[in-house]
Amino acid sequence: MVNFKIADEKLAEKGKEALYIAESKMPVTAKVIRERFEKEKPLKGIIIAGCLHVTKETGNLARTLKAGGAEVYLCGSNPLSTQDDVAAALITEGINVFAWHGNTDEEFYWCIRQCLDAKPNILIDDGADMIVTAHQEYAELINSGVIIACQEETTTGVKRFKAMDKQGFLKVPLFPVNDARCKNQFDNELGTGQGIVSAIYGMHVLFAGKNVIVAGFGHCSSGMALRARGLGANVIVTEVDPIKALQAKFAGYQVMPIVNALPIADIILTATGCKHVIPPTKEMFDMLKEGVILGNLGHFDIEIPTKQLYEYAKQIKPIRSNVEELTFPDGKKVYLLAKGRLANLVLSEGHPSEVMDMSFALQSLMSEYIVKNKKSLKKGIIEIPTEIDDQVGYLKLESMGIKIDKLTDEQYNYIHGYLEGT
Ligand code: RBV
Repeated sequence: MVNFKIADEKLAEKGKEALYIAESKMPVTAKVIRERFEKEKPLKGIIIAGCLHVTKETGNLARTLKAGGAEVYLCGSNPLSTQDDVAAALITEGINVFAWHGNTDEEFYWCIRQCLDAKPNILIDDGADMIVTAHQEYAELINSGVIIACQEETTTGVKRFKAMDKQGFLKVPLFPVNDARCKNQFDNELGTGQGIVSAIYGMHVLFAGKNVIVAGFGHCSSGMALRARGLGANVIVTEVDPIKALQAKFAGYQVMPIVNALPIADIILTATGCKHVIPPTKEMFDMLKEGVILGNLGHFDIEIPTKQLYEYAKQIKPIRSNVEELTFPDGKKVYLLAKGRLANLVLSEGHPSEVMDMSFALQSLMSEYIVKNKKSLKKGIIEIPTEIDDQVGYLKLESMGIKIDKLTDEQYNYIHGYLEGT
């Protein structure tokens, strides 16, 4: 029996088309690993709960985990990112889904609880909400060892777990999949980078000649800056980290404090993982230019101070799907994408399947790794084994028909030795 609560079962056919398109672009997750999982069933008897964006790519991860023998539960990791057609298609394939586009905060946590009620053995989170809820409300699942280990997809989630671990509250073995090279150097840089097109989808705006402020210069935001420059924008980077600020400067961008950037910005895009990147005060809001577009591509809706902007606006007018026009008391109009939530997921379809292939190959192999090593896993953060990261890299190259060199024994000994010098 499939358990679910979704928007509309009738959307299944459309969802199958989306899953099919993603599948053809995810050869590692949806072909190589899936076919092996089908034969070997490494996840037999395991219940996996995923709190992830319910997209056509996540749908293919769920299919692969199921092919490996797992019973899969899915809920959304953001109230606005669920693709309702994909959710409908997945339940026809026996995947349990509790997710629909536009759920309230209360419904969001209800969906998480439905997944935890299934007593999962592995949790795959994106942003830490499910695993934190498990700690707060389902301690028995942790204490009894039902939950063997957990996996985290995104930077913000990993940051929360590191804080939790430091303060002694993390009670499960936690694999920060985001920190694997095959994840953050591709999904974050290329996926979020290309996510700037959400500003184009939203407002059909021309980037060429515009002052685009990119807040942050980490993996996500440096990708965004590069793509915005490629479209002809004058990119200005804001940072708090001196090294990243220098990297931005030497990459050819202007670097300045956000207060200096606000009055000249035509488009402001954030992906810092921190709150109130635009300071939430009337003085700052009044500095914004008429017609500025505000978009966030970080995990939570606190980078652009959405709540305070809504309070300050005398009128909030939805002007098209997931775009609002906010009119300030002096009549100035600014445009907010996706209610300040991940515009790259809400206005477009999420990161492209090609990069999610690598992230979700890692997630698939890590679930297998957890089952294989369940006896020896200790609570706390455990790095992704380099061999698994490399394996995903090799599989991806192979799927693209690319061969690379291998160290000879002589070379291996040279780079691992110290005796050969001048
Ligand atoms: N993300 N998933 C998708 N298409 O399913 N797109 C982006 C998708 C993930 C990405 O890995 C990132 O770390 C996270 O969403 C942010 O919530």
